[in-house]
Amino acid sequence: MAAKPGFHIASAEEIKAGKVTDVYFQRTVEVLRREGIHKHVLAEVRATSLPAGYEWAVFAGVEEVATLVGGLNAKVDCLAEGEFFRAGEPVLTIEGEYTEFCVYETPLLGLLCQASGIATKAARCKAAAGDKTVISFGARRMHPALAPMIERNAFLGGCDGVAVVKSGELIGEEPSGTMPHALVLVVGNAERAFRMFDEITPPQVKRVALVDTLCDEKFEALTAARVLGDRLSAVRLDTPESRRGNMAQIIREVRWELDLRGYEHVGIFVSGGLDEAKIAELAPIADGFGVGTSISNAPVLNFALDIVEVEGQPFTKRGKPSGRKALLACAACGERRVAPAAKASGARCACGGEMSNLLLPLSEPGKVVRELPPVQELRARVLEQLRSGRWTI
Ligand code: PCP
Repeated sequence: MAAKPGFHIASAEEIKAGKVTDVYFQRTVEVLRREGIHKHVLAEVRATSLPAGYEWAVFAGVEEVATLVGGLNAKVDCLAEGEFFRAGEPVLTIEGEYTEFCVYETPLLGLLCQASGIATKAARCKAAAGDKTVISFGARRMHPALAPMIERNAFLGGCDGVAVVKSGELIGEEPSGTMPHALVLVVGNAERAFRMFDEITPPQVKRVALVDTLCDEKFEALTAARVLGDRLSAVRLDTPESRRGNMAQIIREVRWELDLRGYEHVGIFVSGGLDEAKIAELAPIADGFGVGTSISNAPVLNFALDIVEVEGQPFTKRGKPSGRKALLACAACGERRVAPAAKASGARCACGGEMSNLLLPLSEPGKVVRELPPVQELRARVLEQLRSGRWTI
């Protein structure tokens, strides 16, 4: 049978209907229902380990999880979206008659693993950049159906902007972008391309000239500065790998030549092959970064969902701590600890501070009970936690 043209993606309806599930969950429901086994269980989501070099991660994907579990006959508690956490800490619990939510384990984990992976990588890049601009440039590396999700979580994680039109619509932000090499190539000349871009592009769009297409960055940067003067906000260096010997030295040269001629106002924006390590190296001398692959293709977080209580009794598989837990955080010093939920109320920190459980209600059977803040507020929470100095890279 010939293949039917179409995008190989599941629709929102199919996801909500539980069709995006591993078949063994469907079979488990079949067995339990046929045997009349209807047990109330509590399951929890944790990441026993984080990607190499990560001390912490950012919890993301809650808005989509609320969409997924909103109508289920189950109760879900979880961290606030944008909350930082460490390996081994419970981030979400779901409870109810097991066959009511069994098939949703696959999409639930999928939503959390990828969104949290992207938000965490974005936060690491923003931590490395400090107050320098970081723009998400990576939609072209992933399936377009995912671009809004990828960029929403890149923004939540701390990126200052997103590049895709649809993503901007989703989060209520103007999409950011400079100019592609294609514009210079099709026009055939960098100077004419810069002039045309400036004459035609709406005035509120920052003028960022791409200066590595046809000749040396410093000479194209000076051309852009001469042509656009005060209207030039920055130059973008997307130097090809084969020419990217010492990027820091190239940036210093461009900076020197611009300043020598009075173009101190012109910023230097870098893109191509960047991650938190490269950004940390270049942040002292560059003004902004376009990050693609390393954020959009960020390592997912290895969340697992495990039953920890059956019919109210602690019961779980080998290798996991059983029973209902609380993730306690001290309001005074930020100290964290995982404790049996039964011992959580009135818990005090060694510093004497009051400790509260970070696992808060998201949904009750049939409805979402948490107010879901706009992503701008969640992003502000992430930046606040980065500034606290408690979460470093
Ligand atoms: C890429 C484009 C992307 C950048 C690099 C992301 O450059 O500008 O946004 O790169 P990364 O995935 O390595 O982080 P090109 O495709 O060379 O340039 P353009 O389309 O801008 O001409």
